[in-house]
Amino acid sequence: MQNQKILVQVEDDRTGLSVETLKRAFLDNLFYIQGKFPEIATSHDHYMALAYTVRDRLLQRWISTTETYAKTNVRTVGYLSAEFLTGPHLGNNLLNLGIYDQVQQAVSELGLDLETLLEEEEEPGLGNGGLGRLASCYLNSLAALEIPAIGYGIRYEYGIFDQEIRFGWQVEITDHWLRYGNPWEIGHPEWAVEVKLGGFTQTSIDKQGRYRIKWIPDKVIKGVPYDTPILGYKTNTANTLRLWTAKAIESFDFAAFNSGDYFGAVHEKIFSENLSKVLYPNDEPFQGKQLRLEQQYFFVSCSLQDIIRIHRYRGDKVETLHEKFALQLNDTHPAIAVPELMRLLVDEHSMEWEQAWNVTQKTFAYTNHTLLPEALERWSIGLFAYLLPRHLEIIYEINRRFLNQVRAKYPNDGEILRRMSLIDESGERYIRMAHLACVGSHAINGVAALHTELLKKQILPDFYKFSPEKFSNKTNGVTPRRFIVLSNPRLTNLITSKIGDNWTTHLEDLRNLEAFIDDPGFRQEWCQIKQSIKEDLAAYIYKENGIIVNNHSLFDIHTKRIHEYKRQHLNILHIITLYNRIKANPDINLIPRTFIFAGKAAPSYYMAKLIIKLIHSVAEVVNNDPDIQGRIKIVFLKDYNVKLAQRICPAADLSEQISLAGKEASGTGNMKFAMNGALTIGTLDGANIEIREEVGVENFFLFGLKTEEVSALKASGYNPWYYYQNNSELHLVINRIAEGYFSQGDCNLFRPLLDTLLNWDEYLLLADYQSYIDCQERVSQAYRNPDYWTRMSILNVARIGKFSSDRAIREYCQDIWKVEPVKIKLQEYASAKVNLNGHFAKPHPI
Ligand code: F58
Repeated sequence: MQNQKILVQVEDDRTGLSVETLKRAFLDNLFYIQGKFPEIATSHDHYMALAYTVRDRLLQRWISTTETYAKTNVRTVGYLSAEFLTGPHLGNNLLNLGIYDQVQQAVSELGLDLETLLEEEEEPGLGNGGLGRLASCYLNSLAALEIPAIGYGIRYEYGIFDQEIRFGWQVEITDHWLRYGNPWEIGHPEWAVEVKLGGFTQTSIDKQGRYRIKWIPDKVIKGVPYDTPILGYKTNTANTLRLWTAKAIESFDFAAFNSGDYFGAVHEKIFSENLSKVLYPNDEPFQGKQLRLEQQYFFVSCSLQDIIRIHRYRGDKVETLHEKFALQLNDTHPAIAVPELMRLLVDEHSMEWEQAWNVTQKTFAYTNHTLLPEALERWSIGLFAYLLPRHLEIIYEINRRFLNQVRAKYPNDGEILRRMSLIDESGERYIRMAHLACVGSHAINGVAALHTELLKKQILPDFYKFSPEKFSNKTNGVTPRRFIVLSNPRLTNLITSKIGDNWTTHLEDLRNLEAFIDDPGFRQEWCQIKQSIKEDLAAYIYKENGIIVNNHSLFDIHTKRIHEYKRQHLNILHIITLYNRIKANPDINLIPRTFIFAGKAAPSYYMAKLIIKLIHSVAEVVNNDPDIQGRIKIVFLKDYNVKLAQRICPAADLSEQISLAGKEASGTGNMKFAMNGALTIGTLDGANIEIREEVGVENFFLFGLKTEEVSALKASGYNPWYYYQNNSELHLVINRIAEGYFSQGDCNLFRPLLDTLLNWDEYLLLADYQSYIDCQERVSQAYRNPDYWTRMSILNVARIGKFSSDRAIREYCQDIWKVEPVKIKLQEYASAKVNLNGHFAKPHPI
């Protein structure tokens, strides 16, 4: 007995997954990290303790991934994006680690509720809308597909503003998302890099007799990386999202310091930290603000320096950078990367121009996300010369060589040179960033089939003719993990109970649901789930807005950034039409509808803000009119973000995707709604076209002019007055707004909006009005037949597989990036085995 040892297997507190260990780890974190005892711990402390518990459990995967990449010297994707709209991390990490249920149990045994803790997370709003969210869906899929990838961007201290509504108007509140700390990131000040700005260039001849150019900046800023792990679903891969924060360099010898202007020097120091303070909250139209260019250059320069450092750490030479890195430019915001890489290679690594250009072109690829000409970035030469004098020289040289090639292909065609030049010389001189991105990349893509066609025909036709082989389409996709599994667990369980769970990584498997379409039990469950989710949303609406909505009404949902081209006001014209019909005939038999809007307007976009006010003003009258008897309710949910999208999308019966044809590059909300069983009412625009093709034309409510018809109508001299005068219902709708019916008699309030519609109507609302109204009538008829509607809803989900971001990422990997998956073997971490000798202070591996 005495000689017998008792071996007790104790789970490690930082990696163990049993409910008991999770509870212990949670309590320890509450104590040791938050410094709280249970009596004084807030809900937020509980969230933080849980977040750290989860983070510990993912570090092993993260570190194993980083080590594997470094040791095996893999080809890696660098996704350069000024925006990443990640959404909350906790739920996603629980799901991807496969520990959702254990954690739920552990938390509930401690007397807490996981839902409440998930709600505590303040989401990082580091993006405006679709473009930023797409970047995050793509990181999710890259990790799920085990592709080595790094996301590079900016760690804005203030993300997209929080939206409040006061008296029906949008009010912007600063989003101080880092206020209580961010448990998901690890900062690495020891890996900071320096970025120059301003100043001038100097030429000299070096010892080898070569002509050299030196950039003497007048400001140097430090970029500090903050890393967030991006876990793959059901894989060991944990990639990195590396976001840069601007810091003043510690030692500086400004003249001001010597001259005794201590205050001035410190002020200057603080000033440079402003660079990553705030995300620009504008969506489409471009604004040429100096700080924005500084942000773009800052994150691009930090990222490229980092990439070169990683490459060299792995024992590779800069000459082979393109063999190991595929860098994607997410729109033109990072397009300054083209001259920056040239500068790094030529000026800092003494490479010859031709070789550097070859590396650069083979490294970059460019995705365009817009069809609006006013959204294309153009920076004034003056600003460029002032901030980035060396880059301006490099751009001139790129342009000179490029135009020589154009001239060789099209001799004696001055016009084409003028059109294709990187410099717009039609008035004040500007740099055309889209042209720079095209010339500096080996691949160019649009984000939906129609968009890519229009890109080739309208936006960049000369570039398409010049190098057609560079162009391809990559239709957007969204991650089903966040937008179905996480946000719609009830639907997920039903689907999985029928077809197994392979669909979560192979979304095309949803097709197997079609086999159950004639099963009445299945259809009934489908309906009940939608109904219960609608009830949850109704409860949220009541809590947030104090509005009681009819759970059994048709939930007609329109959520996205507010923009005239997206035509939220066309939806309002429809609502007022229905309202007028009830007023004229109170006994009319109408399908009850709840119209739900959400979305932010750019703070300086007056017309978009007026649309928000119009929605509220119409809601005020319609929601409170006793004649309506609750048949119409209008709700505007404030502060649309990823969290709210996850709440709203599963509850939709009808998804409004009603942009003017030829204006929405793709849209991704359209995919998120359809994946959750909503039917779409939409135009032939962006990815709507492909969604309709996939789900079947009979399961999609189509209306409106086609792109060619839009062009033809505009060319023939569009006259909105004609529609106003010849359509009695439209006439009444407009008159009611104009007469102040919805604005307590104030006839001026909405005049700017109506004047625009009646005199100009760039987005053809009046031309599409009747077609939209008729289509809405077809929607109502279909909704009268629940069985028919449910079949269509099921078919939308069953046939939505194409719109997984996994499919999109596979296409990027095969056609553009040429990267392969890398399996990660988990390396065990046992502190007892670690020997630090000789391992300090090596440069970082990633
Ligand atoms: C969006 N663009 C497109 N831009 O409008 C949408 O059709 C598409 O689905 C999506 O990209 C993804 O491809 C978009 O969201 C922005 O938010 C920019 C942010 C920076 C300033 C300029 C607009």
